[in-house]
Amino acid sequence: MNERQEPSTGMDRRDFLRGAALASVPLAFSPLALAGAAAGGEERPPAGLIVREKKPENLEFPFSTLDRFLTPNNLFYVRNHFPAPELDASTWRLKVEGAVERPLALSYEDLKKLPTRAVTATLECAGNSRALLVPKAGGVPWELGAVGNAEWAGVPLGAVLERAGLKDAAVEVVLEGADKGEVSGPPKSPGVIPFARSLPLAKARRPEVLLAHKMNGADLPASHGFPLRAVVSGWYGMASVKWLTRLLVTERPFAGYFQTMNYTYWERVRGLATLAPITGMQVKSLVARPTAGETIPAGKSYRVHGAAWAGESEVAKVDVSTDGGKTWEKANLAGKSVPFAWRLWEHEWRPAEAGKYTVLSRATDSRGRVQPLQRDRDRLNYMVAHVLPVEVTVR
Ligand SMILES: Nc1nc2c(c(=O)[nH]1)N[C@H]1C(S)=C(S)[C@@H](COP(=O)(O)O)O[C@H]1N2
Ligand SMILES: [Mo]
Repeated sequence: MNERQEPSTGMDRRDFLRGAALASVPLAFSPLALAGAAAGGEERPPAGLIVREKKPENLEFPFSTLDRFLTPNNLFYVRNHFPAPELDASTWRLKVEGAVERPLALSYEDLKKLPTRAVTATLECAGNSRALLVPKAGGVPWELGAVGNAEWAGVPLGAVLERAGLKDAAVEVVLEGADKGEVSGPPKSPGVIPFARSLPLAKARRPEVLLAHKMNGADLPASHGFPLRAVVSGWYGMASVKWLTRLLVTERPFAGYFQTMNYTYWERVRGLATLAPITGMQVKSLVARPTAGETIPAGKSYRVHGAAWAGESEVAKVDVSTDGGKTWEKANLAGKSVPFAWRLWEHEWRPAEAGKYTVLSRATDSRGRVQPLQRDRDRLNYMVAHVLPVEVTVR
């Protein structure tokens, strides 16, 4: 069903290209890159990414520069809980054990020989956009750019599980990374723990769930999980475990730190709030331009644009308002819908009069989920998917 092509826009090509040119020219010399290089004089942060945390490295894509469907590897956000491990592909092994008939230890070469599948998927950190929450939420203060879209290629997780042979009692598979450390909390981790998350087998066996060794055609970069990572298409980023070393098939649901103490939300079940691990992505759109506080010339055409995604569903439409939500117009969607990938959108705006304006975008998916206008507190400091207003000045 996929998905190698970069959808071409069926809309005003010139506008898209003009946007691309504007966005890409200043990038190499952006104030952010310069400020980063000047700071302290130690290691330079990767040019073009915004440093949200130095140790461990947490880097954000400058979302206002969004100008293409596939996010280049060097601009893809990085979310690390622990120092990134450096793994040697020649000695590295992926162990498959637990409730399986045939435990495995696969080498990098073994994995690369297995049938490969490519999926273009958007990864968004469950904490993306939390810096915009009022009151302030804890965690890495991501603005808009803890999100990216890449073509991932590798072996479907289901194929590896099938090779190992699942026992009847199997219910989940825990994906374990090579990175470890102590979470200072609160709450504290039980000493040193690896980054690990489980998947129910129903999701683990789906064809869009990959053990990926390629990202946009290149070997997986070190910061994105070399030599092998999971890509759980449709789910928030925390499920896509990097630097995989072990798949542990379990006979009961795993209750590890990163799905109980962290990355959870309050689910309402018949009037009771019950803590549940975060899974699939909400429907969400973000405005790349204008940015908050931008000044826009009156009486001229302005290209409002951004991206929208809907996890395991598909974006059906994006509406744009330039008057704080009083009136809405349908945005143009670029190309065609690619399952699990974001959809770029744009809308032409001609503000006639000077003044303050509030720009909004609101996505609807094919299941009828609509991006909410208000924050849902049950989501704690995660899943920030409500409509985020962008205040601008027209002059
Ligand atoms: N081993 C490991 N895997 C991990 C993480 C991590 O810290 N360690 N972070 C997770 C989170 S929270 C996110 S959002 C994604 C980010 O993937 P990226 O850094 O390639 O963008 O990786 C996930 N996989
Ligand atoms: Mo994340």
